[in-house]
Amino acid sequence: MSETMIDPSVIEQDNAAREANLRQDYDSLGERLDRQGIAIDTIKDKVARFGVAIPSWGVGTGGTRFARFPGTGEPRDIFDKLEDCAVIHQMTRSTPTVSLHIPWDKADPNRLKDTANRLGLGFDAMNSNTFSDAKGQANSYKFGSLSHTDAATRQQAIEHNLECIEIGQAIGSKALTVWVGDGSNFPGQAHFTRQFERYLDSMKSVYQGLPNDWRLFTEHKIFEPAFYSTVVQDWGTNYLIAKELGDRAYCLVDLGHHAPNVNIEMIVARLIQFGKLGGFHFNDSKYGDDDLDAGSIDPYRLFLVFNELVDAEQNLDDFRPAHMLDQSHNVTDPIESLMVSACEVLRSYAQGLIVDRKALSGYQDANDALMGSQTLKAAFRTDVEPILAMARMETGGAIDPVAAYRASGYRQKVGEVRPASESGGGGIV
Ligand SMILES: [Mn+2]
Repeated sequence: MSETMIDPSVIEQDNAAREANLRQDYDSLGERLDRQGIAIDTIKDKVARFGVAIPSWGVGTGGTRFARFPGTGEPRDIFDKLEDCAVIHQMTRSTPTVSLHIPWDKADPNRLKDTANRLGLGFDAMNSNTFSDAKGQANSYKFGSLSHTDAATRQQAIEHNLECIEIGQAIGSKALTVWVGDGSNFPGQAHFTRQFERYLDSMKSVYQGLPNDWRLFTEHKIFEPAFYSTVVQDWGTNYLIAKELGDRAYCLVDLGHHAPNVNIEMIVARLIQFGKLGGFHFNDSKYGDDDLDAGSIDPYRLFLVFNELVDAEQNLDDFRPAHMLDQSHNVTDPIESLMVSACEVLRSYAQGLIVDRKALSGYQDANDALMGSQTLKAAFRTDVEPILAMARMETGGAIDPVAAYRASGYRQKVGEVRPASESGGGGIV
């Protein structure tokens, strides 16, 4: 039994007050789903097995380019971050892994592994950072990293990625995610083709260092920090990279890394069809890469993404995408935001599972646009909260994670031992 950050009796007590109502709601939803030929327990079991990774940087308070307003008891290092991640998993039972970011989370690998083991956590994909300069590094990434015009700077970026793999191997990770900030801010600043050739050459060196049982994820982003062009700007370029590199290279889709109104669920479908969807970064946005909480603005879009993911899960033998939350929490307690976001991801998954796919397929073949749409809406309109809550309760989590977390006083307690950080300067993390 792993060590728990919050006394389990706090959860038990909060659950006790809610359990009777939950059972009633669960039975009532079960009857309703039964009429549609769906066994509620089957959905619940699938939900209970679903995991979404927490990014280590997500538990710190974020900010914008303008300012950052620190919260109480912010994690001081990766070990504090792991403890906060353990709280999220204890409450929701759906976030068993943490995705590390190097060099921010650099520490003794044995200590990392021991701490994670003690807290009942594992490690998801490793994330490299060549979009900012680490203290004391020889060459600056101001004008790019893996695609830089200078060979020594490219080599430094390659070696950093290889180091991330090495650290990942020591702690049991099985994937490397590479996102670069490379691009240009002015027309004429960079030669598109030569820049992309340099990037591909560098990535081939990284790929060569990838262990056989690892996967390499590349993540596209339309803008920021480069505002005129980015080297990996869209899913087409991302697909070209994965194709060029080899079988263990896949595309990662981040919901916020597209122009507004882009049909992201269709991108997901295309990448699945050609065997190149590596995973998904969940968040939400209104205008750009806002990094808002998953499902907070457009839960229907999240559902439509899951509609594609569930379709693939049911039709493919080896479909195991890596799912992670990738958000910035600027005005909320990051632990609360991440708990709620994990629940939103699971909600969309559960709703995807109850789509009547046989009927949907029939409407599609018959060109019945209205009923095709209604079939999806029927699943989306179903309140699956009792399924999620029952899955949590039965696995030791909280029926109401935010309420139980607040009752625990965890934030105040860590606030006493973790000194307040200074407010002021901007920064996305
Ligand atoms: Mn991302």
